[in-house]
Amino acid sequence: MNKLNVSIIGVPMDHGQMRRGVDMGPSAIRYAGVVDRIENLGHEVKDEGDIQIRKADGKVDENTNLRNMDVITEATEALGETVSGVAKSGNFPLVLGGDHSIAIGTLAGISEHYENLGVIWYDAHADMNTSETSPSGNIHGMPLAASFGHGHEKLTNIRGYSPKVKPENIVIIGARSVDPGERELIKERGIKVFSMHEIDKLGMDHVMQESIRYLREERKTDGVHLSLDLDGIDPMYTPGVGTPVPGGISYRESHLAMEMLFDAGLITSAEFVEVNPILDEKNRTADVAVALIGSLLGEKLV
Ligand code: EXY
Ligand code: MN
Ligand code: MN
Ligand code: MN
Repeated sequence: MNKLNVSIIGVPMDHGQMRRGVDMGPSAIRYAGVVDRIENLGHEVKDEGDIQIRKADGKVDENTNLRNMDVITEATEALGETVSGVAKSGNFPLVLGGDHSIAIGTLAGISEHYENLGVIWYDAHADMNTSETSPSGNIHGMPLAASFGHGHEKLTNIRGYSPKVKPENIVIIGARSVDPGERELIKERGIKVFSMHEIDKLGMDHVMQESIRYLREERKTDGVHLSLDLDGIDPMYTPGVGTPVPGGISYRESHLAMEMLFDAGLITSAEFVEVNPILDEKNRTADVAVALIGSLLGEKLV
């Protein structure tokens, strides 16, 4: 197995949505033993610490319909710079959230190192709203759209370039709560989606084989970022998330997905987001995050 140098970056961000506590996600995941788990697989781990996040007033700007826009653009700029430095050094960036708005910064830092980046978005939601379509003004519902260049310029242009990823290089897995504007955008931009319907019907083995084939052979990506929102998994396994949606991906299906990604050697960076220890039961959601990180980085049952 290839030994990786994994750089952990914590992002204690909770301004992309309205429930406090998700800023403690990075601590909860560290407490659940992420460093040991990765080191036990023979990889090197460097904990780069946390990105500084300012306080925010929680208001939706009446001109932009974006909540906490300035604080989030500032934080995602800072995250992008750190992630870019990690990627440049050849280390594997592993970002721990924090709410999903941080993906705007992660992708800003990653994509400049790839010509044709692919993204796997493992989530109950499509995260493809804009200031026009968002029902909430919450930026954690917008990072995927922003990353393919759709939405408010302040969000699409982090690190001074756009887009970070082509829509046709995106695969969404686990979707089951999609807003009307997002549904239109999925069709219009030709984004590949394996919703819960396809996972139920085809099985996770097929879904992952097809996702890997699509990104590698059809799209010819030169790197693939995994953005894993813990709410993609069924809330019976991951209760500590701010926007739980029933009928999700199972614990074992999620492990299978991570194991198949490891075996394919496809993933070049990852983030695990939306762990909210205040809403959790005995840190179960952080434990699942750590277990999935283990499978993604090569842990085997036997
Ligand atoms: N679609 C809803 C919104 O835009 O407000 C809910 C978004 C939840 C996003 C979570 C993190 O994946
Ligand atoms: Mn999300
Ligand atoms: Mn690029
Ligand atoms: Mn979600």
